[in-house]
Amino acid sequence: SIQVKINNIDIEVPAGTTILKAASLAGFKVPTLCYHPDVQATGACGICVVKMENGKTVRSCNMKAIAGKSYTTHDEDLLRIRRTILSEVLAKHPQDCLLCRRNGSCELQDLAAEFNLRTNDLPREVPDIPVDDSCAVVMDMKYCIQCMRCVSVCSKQQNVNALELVGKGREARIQPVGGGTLAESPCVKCGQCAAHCPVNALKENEAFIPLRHAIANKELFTTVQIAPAVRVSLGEEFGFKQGDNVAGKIYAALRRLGFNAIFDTNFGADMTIMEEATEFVHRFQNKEMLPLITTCCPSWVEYLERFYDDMIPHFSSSKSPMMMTGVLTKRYYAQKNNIDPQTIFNVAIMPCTSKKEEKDRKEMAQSDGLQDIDLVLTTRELARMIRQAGIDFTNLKDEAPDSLLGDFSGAGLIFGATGGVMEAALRTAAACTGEKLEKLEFQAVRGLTDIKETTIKVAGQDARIAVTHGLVNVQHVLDRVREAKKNNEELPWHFIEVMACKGGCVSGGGQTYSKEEDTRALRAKGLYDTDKDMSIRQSHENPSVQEIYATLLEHPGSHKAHELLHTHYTP
Ligand code: HC0
Ligand code: SF4
Repeated sequence: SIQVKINNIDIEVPAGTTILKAASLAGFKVPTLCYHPDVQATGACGICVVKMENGKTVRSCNMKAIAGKSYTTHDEDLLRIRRTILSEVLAKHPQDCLLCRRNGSCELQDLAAEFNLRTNDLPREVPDIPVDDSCAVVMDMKYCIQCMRCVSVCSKQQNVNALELVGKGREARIQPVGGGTLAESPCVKCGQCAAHCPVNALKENEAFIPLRHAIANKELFTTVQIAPAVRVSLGEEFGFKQGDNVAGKIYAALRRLGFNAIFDTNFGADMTIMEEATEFVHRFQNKEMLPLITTCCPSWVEYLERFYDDMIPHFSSSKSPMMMTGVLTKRYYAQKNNIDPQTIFNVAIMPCTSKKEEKDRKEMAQSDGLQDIDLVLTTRELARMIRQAGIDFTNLKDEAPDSLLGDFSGAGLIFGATGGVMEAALRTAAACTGEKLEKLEFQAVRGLTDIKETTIKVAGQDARIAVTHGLVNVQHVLDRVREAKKNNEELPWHFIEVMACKGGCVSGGGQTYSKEEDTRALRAKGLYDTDKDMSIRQSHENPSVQEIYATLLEHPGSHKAHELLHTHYTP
């Protein structure tokens, strides 16, 4: 470690620490705009300048602190420089803050307030760029401040490269690669660009106004499910700590919003495990089309279709938990409760933008035209809706979801973190072939390592498992599989879980904005901690799952189960 001085405070920091981080450790928050802990600091905006002893200024986000040196983070000169930079950005930015969706969560607005910027003499020149709402992620680039976070995350974390910076100087702007719409680009709608956008330039295609109308329509019976990861993020919008599981309050809030029945995607996750674990055991024992690859993440599905289409036959045919909960709402719950499925308006609250597209995929279409999921809201949209309805979320008493589609095991709950789908599947796959599990926890597939591996006994044989997240890591996994297949060698893995977003759904593109470094770990911990305390922690032990098989589906993998719960992906 090294010794540095920040505003005359002595502090010891690990060698290699940036000045920005050193300042934070010393108790000073240097303002930033383009910086985000998830992306490599470019120093593009210059707001984070600090002064060295000799009076020279440097950008603190990408400069390492030097041993024995002293830095000033706040004085009149620095304030003046920062205000000038900010004034230039604001001169090119729309000033409709009151009407802006990011009002209250905009990093630019926060800085203007922090610097007490009240007037701006610079000439206004807001670029005239039309809105692109061609897909689930909307681009409104007149708001763009060219921080480059979106371009960086799309390329370095997601390896999609759907966005590019074109033009120079005042002509510079970010656009979908090639200049068409985002829908025409290779974009997989993961929403990571939106989750990292500091302003109103990239965002989800908002859907809560049609939802309000549906709830107000008395002819409709409105049903809703919440995804695993939503419950450990929504609370942050209302002052709860990162990772606090606020599921009970969410159920209560959804009831107050006027939904007629409240379900949980975790239930569908248990159903997915029943089908997917059965599918895996079958393929593993028959050495058929291995490795099996999970398909519950629609951005991942789209990515593989686009970049590895030779692997499509390896896809699991089991639908995602959202779609399984959706289909069982209209084909099971409706029947059981004498409701005409045509009058059900079925909503899903997801941490994700691409779930807005999954519901409309041709693979999810029913032969009679009935749509299983009618509308998807992100976590952020739900927060807005709760505020708008005047619901005092913080003080709500916990409530329970409705049965049966609201009943779940701990295995269904942990889906929201990377490795969760695999751990849940292993808890059931092993049990289904009579293997005794000494422990339900599979630590090897938990956590934020890029590629996680483990081996487990299935029907007496070793099954090799891989889990990866953040699309940039996929190539290392799939290239090894391709290589082994080409050379007729033993496969490196038999079962692979992929989630498009780093950390899994807990940091999906529709989650609460965060610039904290440990957000992913804290939200995942929220899920694992709840699982640990649950009495039922394996999908096949969920009594509601058992009842649905007993009364409707017979057994996992049955003809009826295939009709409702499986699909087929084609190149
Ligand atoms: Fe996920 Fe899911 S775990 S994709 O991240 O599998 O979005 O939370 O709802 O469907 O359960 C998202 C989260 C889900 C689904 C589940 C899966
Ligand atoms: Fe890239 Fe994902 Fe944004 Fe599409 S949604 S532009 S793939 S980061």
